[in-house]
Amino acid sequence: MERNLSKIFKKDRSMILAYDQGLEHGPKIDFNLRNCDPKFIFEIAEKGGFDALIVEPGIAEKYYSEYRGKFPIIVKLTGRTSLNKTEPYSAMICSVKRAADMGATAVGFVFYPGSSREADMMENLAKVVEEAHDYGMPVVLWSYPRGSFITDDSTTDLMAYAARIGLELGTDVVKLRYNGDIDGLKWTLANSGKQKVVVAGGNKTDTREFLTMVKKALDAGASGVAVGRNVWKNEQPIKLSHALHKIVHKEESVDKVMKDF
Ligand code: FBP
Repeated sequence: MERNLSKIFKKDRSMILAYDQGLEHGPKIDFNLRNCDPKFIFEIAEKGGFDALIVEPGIAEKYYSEYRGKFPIIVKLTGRTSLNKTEPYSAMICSVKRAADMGATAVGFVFYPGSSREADMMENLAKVVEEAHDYGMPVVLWSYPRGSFITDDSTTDLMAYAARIGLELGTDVVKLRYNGDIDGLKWTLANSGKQKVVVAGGNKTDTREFLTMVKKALDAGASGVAVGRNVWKNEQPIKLSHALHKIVHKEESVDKVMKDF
C-alpha cells in the first residue's frame, strides 16, 4: 500500500485532478462541449503534470487503457446523482477487484457523516478499506459532513471530525472541504494522524483566488489538492495546471506563478 501511495504522493505532496462531476452533478451544471469529453480531461492530466486522476469506473474502463503507465488513476467505488434530494448516500457502484482490474492505483469512497444513512456508508467503507488493503491499494476518502443532522457543514469542528473519521476507519488519504480557517486546518491535520490530507477545490473561481487557497492550505501543512472544476473549467487548463504544479511541488509563490497569466 505504501508503494502505491508513493506513486501518487511525491515527497509527501500531490496534485490530483478530479473528474467525477459528470455523475455527482450532471452535465448541465459543470460541462460544456469541451470538458464533457473525458479525453480532454485525460490530456490535461497528462500534459498538466497531475500526479493522479480521479474517475468513476465507467470512464476508467473506457478511457484509461491508452494512458496506463503515464499517470495513476483513482477509481471511485461510490457515487450518487444530484437528482435525488433525499438523505445523502453514496452508493457502491464498483468493487475493489474491478478497480484493480482496470489498473487503479487507489480507490475512492465518498462518506457523508451526519446523514441518517451514515451507518450503511460506514459499513461499506469498513469493507472497502479491508479489501483494498488486501490488494495493496490505498483508500482515498471524501469525508463531507452532510444530511439532516448537520446544520452548518463548514465549521472547523466538523472539518477536523471529518478527517478524524478517516483515521479511525483506516483510510490513507482524506479529501476535505477546506473552510479557510488556517488554525482550524492545523487542528484538522493534527487529528488526521498518518493519513494524508488533500483539499478539494469547489466551484470555479478566479485563478488568483483559487491558487491562493491552495497555497494557504499547503502552508498550513496539507499534502496537496484534489481539484476539478477550477482546472478543467479554466480557459487555459494546461497553463493553470503548470502554475498549480509550481505551487504544490516547487514551493513557488502565487505572485510569481501569476506572472505567467
Ligand atoms: P471540485 O474541485 O470540482 O470541487 O471537485 C472536488 C469534488 O470533491 C469532486 O470530487 C466531487 O464531484 C465534487 O467536489 C463534489 O461536489 P459537491 O460538494 O457539490 O458534492
